[in-house]
Amino acid sequence: MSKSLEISDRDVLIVVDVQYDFCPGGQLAVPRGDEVIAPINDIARHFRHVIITQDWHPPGHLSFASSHPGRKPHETIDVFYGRQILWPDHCVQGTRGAELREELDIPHAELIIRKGYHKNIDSYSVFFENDRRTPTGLAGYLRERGLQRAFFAGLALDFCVRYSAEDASRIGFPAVIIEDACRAIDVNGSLDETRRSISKLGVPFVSIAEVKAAQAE
Ligand code: VGL
Ligand code: ZN
Repeated sequence: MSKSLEISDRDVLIVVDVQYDFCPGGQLAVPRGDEVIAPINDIARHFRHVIITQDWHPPGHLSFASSHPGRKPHETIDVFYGRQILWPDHCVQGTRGAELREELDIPHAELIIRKGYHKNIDSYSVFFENDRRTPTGLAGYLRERGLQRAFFAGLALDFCVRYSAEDASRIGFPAVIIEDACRAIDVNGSLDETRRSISKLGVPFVSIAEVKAAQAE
């Protein structure tokens, strides 16, 4: 029983990128990515406020290896905002792969926010694009609606969940990661790096069971 995990009306669950392309069979499949769907549907019922994010790239996006002749997915290049890992083409606007998994069953979700739609900037975080400067508008939305603490679940733990939780925490929204409602890509040590970086910021990793146990009967 952890009183601090008790969910209030000022808490929001942010469901990150549960899309076909991030699940087995998709273009950038996260191993066992589809396993997050049932637990997310379950945990979402405990939250009055839920926001869903959607990776949403134009064709020819800068993060696609195919946009850089001779480059392959998982290689890193230098771009104007620093290092960028290259990915297979994924979550292209309007394609089946970019759709949210239809098994997601969260009818009370209040907002679906898209990111990564600027052709020349990638966006892992749902608060700022990878230049760390271009906002998505989510911080303003949360503030205006009085939402203060963000619980994160979804894909991928070592990219969009990680950067979203880190930005949330840095800009004044306490963040909590529901670890067993996430799955990781784990490329070039990214999962270890995520654990190091997240614990340095003091963002807690919790389990679905802990969150459920903390709710008042
Ligand atoms: C993601 C890599 C590229 C994610 C999105 O949702 O974690 N990862 N685009
Ligand atoms: Zn992407």
